[in-house]
Amino acid sequence: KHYPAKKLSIIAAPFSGGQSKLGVEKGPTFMLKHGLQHQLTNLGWTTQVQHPFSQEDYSTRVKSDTKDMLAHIKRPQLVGEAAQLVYGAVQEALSHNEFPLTLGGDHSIAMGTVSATVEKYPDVGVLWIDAHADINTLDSTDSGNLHGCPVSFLMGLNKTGKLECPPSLQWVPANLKPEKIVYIGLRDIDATEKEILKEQGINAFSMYHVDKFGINKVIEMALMLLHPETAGVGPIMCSYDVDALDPLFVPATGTPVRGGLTLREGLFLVERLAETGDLVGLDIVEVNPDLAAHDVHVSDTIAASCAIARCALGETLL
Ligand code: B3U
Ligand code: MN
Ligand code: MN
Repeated sequence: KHYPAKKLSIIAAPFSGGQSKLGVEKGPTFMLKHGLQHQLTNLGWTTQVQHPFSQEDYSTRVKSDTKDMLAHIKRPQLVGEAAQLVYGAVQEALSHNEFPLTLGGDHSIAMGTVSATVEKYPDVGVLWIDAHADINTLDSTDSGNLHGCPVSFLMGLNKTGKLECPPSLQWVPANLKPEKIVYIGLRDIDATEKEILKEQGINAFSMYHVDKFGINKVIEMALMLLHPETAGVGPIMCSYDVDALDPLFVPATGTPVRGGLTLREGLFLVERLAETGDLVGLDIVEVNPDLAAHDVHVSDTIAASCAIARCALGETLL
């Protein structure tokens, strides 16, 4: 319904500064080398690849810039800059009525993808598929890794804390309302994050709920919660951290947590979104080919990540 012209903008976001393991910046290259663009063309999409970082070498800067700290927060300058470039790329795609498919990189780039999508579709519902809640604030994060914090920035939770929001992240429009995000797949949440989720009244389906209700029911409930006035119908954006899937299927990722979604559950989820015709944007993040113990780990992870994109864009619809 939203993309009758089936135009796709694949946005390569090779960025690793939101966490501490190098290699996650290789995600886009590996997915594209696997043939993702061609696969999506075969589904009837007109595709082009955007490189918002073409003027910047973030992998070198991530390694060399050791002074980029705010208290224990790591690389706020780099994360802010990179996410802002991604924000611009998604705005650009949406302004041309192209579907933005953003390939990470770590999950900090979703500060850009989600805020640009909410700007274009103010009533969009965000499905955050992840083992983690990524809602730590500058004050609550233990690790100081900003890929554990994008949701707090999207919701404006760092405007009132003890640590002041660094200038590099002040562009984030903070336009995401707590009732417009639902999580699926959670199983590794910090105690401070649980408090924030409760305080904000955010709806979350953990792996417990997936086991209890089944993935189909969980998605139906999530869609209803995101669009209560229209019986679950309305624009949806999906920010998909591949660590939501069990490490059996996606071993090459920075913070694997056992007991995750099966490959079929994870694909069904996006197939169901494709079926609604209301999916308006997708991120696939946290693919880290360097963290594989052997080649099969790499090919399993890349194959699963590309399958997420294809299923979300209609491959298995008849
Ligand atoms: N909540 C922890 C761990 C974490 C969050 N996201 C990932 N790991 N991938 C943190 O660092 O904020
Ligand atoms: Mn995660
Ligand atoms: Mn994440």
